[in-house]
Amino acid sequence: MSETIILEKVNRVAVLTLNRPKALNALNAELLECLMQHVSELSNDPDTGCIVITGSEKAFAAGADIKEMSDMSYIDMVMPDHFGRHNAIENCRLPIIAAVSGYALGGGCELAMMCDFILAADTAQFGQPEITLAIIPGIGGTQRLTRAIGKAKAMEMILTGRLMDAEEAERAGLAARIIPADELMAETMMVAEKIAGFSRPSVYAAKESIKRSFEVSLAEGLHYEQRVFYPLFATEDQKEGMAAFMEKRKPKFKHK
Ligand code: DAK
Repeated sequence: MSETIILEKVNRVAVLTLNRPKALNALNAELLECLMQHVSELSNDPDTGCIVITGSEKAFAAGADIKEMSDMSYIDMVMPDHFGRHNAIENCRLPIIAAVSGYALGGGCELAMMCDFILAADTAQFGQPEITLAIIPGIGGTQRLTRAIGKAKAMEMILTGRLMDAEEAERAGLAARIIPADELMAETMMVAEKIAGFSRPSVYAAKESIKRSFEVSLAEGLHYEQRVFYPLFATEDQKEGMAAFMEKRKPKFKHK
């Protein structure tokens, strides 16, 4: 049986490739379980500094597996710990980049939005077409899409099921950048390697602080930022980073 998730490690970057290409990487229970398991493990791996989640050329993921879900009852849906599973991504301390080529629809778009940022191939198409199936987004689409692109666009996309191309997604703030499809992985790896090369405590602090801004008032967020800023001066890496700058050399971070 083929693996639904392929894990590859390149230096300090872990790449998780969704691997159900014939079903456009539809997210079935097995794939999700496997993805979340990998993310939980990588989150605590000292040799990994950044995670990339990607799919195939045609699809990042075309949504939750409709064939698997179609006959499910309310109890079938509500009893498993779906939310806890997805929290492996939400709770991961390492940065996670979604490298999106082709379709990122429904749960696929939600998965991309759970990641810390999206690098989109020029072929990427984003959408929350759940309304066409008489359901709604259920793993964050109504919340994260609205925060990313604003109420008007989120309402229009979710209520009509319309897809958004890469250019519109970048303009609207959903994707960080557009990259030609044939360069997507090479460019994503460069970005991921760069992040993975920085001092891990400062990467954690930056990610946590930005995520906090979604949860709290500006005053509380600024206070939180200060609380995570000062302890960085207790790290060896801060001394090394600043010494390297003054000595005009590359820093050698030890992640402590
Ligand atoms: N599920 C299962 N199979 C899918 C699929 C999906 N979401 N998307 C595509 N496939 C399969 C197709 O059935 C087809 O399989 P075969 O017929 O060859 O066996 C194969 O992938 C190729 O697809 P197409 O032949 O349709 O390819 P096209 O290029 O013509 O069209 C398309 C590509 C992406 C436009 C089309 O496949 C499509 O519209 N797909 C469905 C997109 C969609 O509606 N996505 C939203 C799914 S609902 C939950 C929270 C959230 C959710 C679930 C649970 N809980 C809290 C528990 C999320 C729900 C969703 O995401």
